[in-house]
Amino acid sequence: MDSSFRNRILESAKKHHSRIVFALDIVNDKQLQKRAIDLIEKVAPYISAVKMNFHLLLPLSFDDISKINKFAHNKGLQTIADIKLNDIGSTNEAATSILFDEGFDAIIANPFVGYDGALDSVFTLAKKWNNAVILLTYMSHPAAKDGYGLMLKSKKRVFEEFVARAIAWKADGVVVGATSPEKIAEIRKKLPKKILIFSPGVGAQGGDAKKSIDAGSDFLIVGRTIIEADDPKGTAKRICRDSWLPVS
Ligand code: OMP
Repeated sequence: MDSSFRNRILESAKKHHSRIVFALDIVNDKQLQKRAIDLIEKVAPYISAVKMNFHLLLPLSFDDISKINKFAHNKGLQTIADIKLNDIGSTNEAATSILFDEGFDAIIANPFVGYDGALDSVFTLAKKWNNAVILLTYMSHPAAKDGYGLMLKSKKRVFEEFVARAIAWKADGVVVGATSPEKIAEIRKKLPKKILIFSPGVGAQGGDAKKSIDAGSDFLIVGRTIIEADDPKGTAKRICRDSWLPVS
C-alpha cells in the first residue's frame, strides 16, 4: 500500500468526506495548546488535515506542538507546517528536521530561493521521512500579482516558473490562492494530477470554496472563517458539504 503523503491526505479526505485543511491560526488566547486541541476535537469529522503557522509554531514548545500533531494523527488527520521556508540549505535542513521530528507530515516552502544549496535539503529530508513538500505558487493576497504575476525575461510569469519548478523538483503540492480561481484553472492544466493544489483564502479573504474546487483545487485551506465562527463545528461542516468532491 502506498503510504505517501498524497495517499495519506486523500485517504483522510475520503474518510472525512472533506477537502478542508484547517488553518489553526489562533490568536489572543493564553491557552494556545488547549484551544488548538479543543478546536481539532470539534471540527475533526469535517476536515482532512490541520495546518499550523507562526501563530502556534513561535509561542509553543517542541512538546506542545508534538502533542497537537499526535492528537490530529489520532483523529486520522494529516498535519502541515506552514513556515514558507526560504533560506540556505543548512538552515532549511535544521528547520525541516525539527518540524518532521515534531510530527508534521508536510512543510510549505518558497520556491523563489531555488534548489541547489537551498530547498535540495528539504526535498531530501522529506523523501527520507516519506513526507511532503508543498511549494508556494500563486498566493492569495491582493499583492500576489506584484510578485507571482511578474513577467520574466524568459516571457514566463513568475508563477509559471514556479509550476515548472514544482514539476522538476517533484513537489507533492502547490499553494494557489482561492482568491484567483482563474489561476487555479490555469495552473491545474499545467500540473500533473499527482501534484495536489492547496487553496487558501476561502471566506475571510473573499475566495469561494466551491469555485476553487470547480477550478481544480484538491484542498481548501480555511482558518478564520471557522475559528472565529460562533459555531466552528457547524461552519466546518457547511464548508465541507458545500465543497465536497469525491476522491477518485
Ligand atoms: P484564513 O484567511 O484565516 O482562512 O487563513 C489562511 C491561512 O492560509 C493562513 O494561515 C495563511 O498564512 C495561509 N496562506 C494564505 O492565506 N495565503 C497564501 O497564499 C498561502 C497561505 C499558506 O501557505 O498556507
